[in-house]
Amino acid sequence: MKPGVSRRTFLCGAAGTAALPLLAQRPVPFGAVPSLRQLLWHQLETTAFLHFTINTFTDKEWGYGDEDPNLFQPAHFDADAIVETLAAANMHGVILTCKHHDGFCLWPTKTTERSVRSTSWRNGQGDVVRDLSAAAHRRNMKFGVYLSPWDRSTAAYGTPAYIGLYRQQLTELLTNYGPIFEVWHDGANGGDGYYGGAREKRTIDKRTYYDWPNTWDLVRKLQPEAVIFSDVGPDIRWVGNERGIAGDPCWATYDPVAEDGGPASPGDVRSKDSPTGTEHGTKWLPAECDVSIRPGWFWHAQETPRVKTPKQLSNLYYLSVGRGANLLLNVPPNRDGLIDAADAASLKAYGEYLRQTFDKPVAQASMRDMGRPEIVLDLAPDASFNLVKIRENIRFGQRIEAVNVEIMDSAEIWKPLTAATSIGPRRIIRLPELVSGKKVRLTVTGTAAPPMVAEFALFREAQL
Ligand code: FUL
Repeated sequence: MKPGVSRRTFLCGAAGTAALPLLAQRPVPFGAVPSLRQLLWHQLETTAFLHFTINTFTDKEWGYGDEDPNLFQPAHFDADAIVETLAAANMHGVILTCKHHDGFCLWPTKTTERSVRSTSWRNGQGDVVRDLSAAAHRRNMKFGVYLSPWDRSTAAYGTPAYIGLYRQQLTELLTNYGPIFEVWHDGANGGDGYYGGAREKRTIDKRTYYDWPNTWDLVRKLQPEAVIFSDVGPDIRWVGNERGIAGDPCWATYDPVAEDGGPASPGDVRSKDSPTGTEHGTKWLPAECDVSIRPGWFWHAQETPRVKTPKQLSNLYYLSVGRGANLLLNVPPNRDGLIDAADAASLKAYGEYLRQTFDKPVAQASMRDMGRPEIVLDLAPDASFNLVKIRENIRFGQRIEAVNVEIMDSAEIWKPLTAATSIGPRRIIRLPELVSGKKVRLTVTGTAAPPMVAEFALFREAQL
C-alpha cells in the first residue's frame, strides 16, 4: 500500500459484494506505468533467442576472440525456414546474437575485419542480420539485436576507444535493418581474451566503463520504439536466472540495487531480487526470462538428446509468461544454419499445445465485468478447467496486491480454489487437476487503488 491510499474502500470479501465501488470516471494512473514500447512488448509474451556464431562451429560457448572467421560456414542457412519454425511455437519476435563475446559480427560491419565479410560463405556477401530481419518482418515477427558489450577480439577493449566502436556497431544495426523491437545487452563483462594479440586478462569498471546512459540515448534516437534490456533495464529487466523462471510474486515494477546495495548497473545487480521485483516500485521494469531449449546457448551436437520436451517447454511457459514475465526462449541454429529437427519437433508440439489450450476459453468474463473487484463466471454443466487466467489493465499501473478464486460446488457452496498476489500483465494459475462446478468467483482481496481487471478466464489444458 502507498501511504495515503485507503485500502478499505477497495477491498471486498466474499460477503461484501453489495457496496463494491465501480470506476465511475476515467481512472487515474497508479504508481509507475508502462511506456507504449513496454506495453507492446508485454503483448509479445514469448520471443525467440538465436545464439549463432563461430562458436556453433568450434563447439564452444565463449569464443576467445582469435578464431578464424572463415570457420563460419552455415551452408544451408535459411532465415525463412528458421522464422517459420519459431512462429509455429507462438513466438512473436526474434533476437539474434549479432555479436557474441568473441567479437565476430554476423553482418558486414565497417568496424572490424572479423565479420561475415571475411568468410568464403556466400563469397563474403552473406549477411545473417539482413536475412533474418527481412524474414522476420515478412512473417510479421519483430526483430531484435544482441550486441555483446564484452568483446574478446579487439585490442581496443578496456580503453575509451572501444565505447565508440561499440556505438558504431549499434548504429549500423539500428539503422540498416528496419524496425528493431528490443536491444539486448548481456551482463558478462571483461576477463581473459585475445584482445588483438595481447592474450591477457582485462578488467573494467562495470559501473562506469560503458557509459550506458549515452548508449541508451543513442538507441532512443535511432529506434525510439525499441525496448532496452539489461540487468537493470531501462525498459526490461533480466529475471535474475537463466532457467526461465520468474518469481512468485513477480512484480512488473522494480527498484534494482547493486550487489553492495549501491546504484545498480548492467552486470552489477543484486540478482536475488530480480525474479520478484519490488511491489509498488518506482520504475516499470518488467522481467524477461531467458532460457535455452538446450543445455548450452549455442548448438552442440552432443546436446541434441537433451533438447527440452514439449512438456518441459509448457512448464516453463507457466513459470515465466504465467507469472507476468516474457519468455525469451533460445533456439540455436546448427552448423547447417537451420533449426535442428529435434528442436523443431519439440517447438511444433509445444505450439500446438498452446493453441489448443488457449484458443477457446472454458469461460470468460465479458467486457461488462471488467474493472470490477469481484467477477463471477458461470460454468456449463459439463465444463472442466485447470487454468485460471487474470490480467490487469496495466496502462493504469499494477494495483492488485492479492486475489482469491473460489468455486461453487453442485450444492451451491463456495469453496476456496486458489489465490495469488501479483497479477499485472498476466497471471495464469495452473491447478493440480481438472475441476468443475457451477460458478467461479474472482475476488480482489488486496489492492492499492481501484482494481482494474482486464481479463478473467478459465481454460482447460490440452493433452501433450
Ligand atoms: C550471457 C552470456 O555470457 C552467455 O553466453 C549468453 O549469451 C547469455 C544469454 O548471456 O551473459
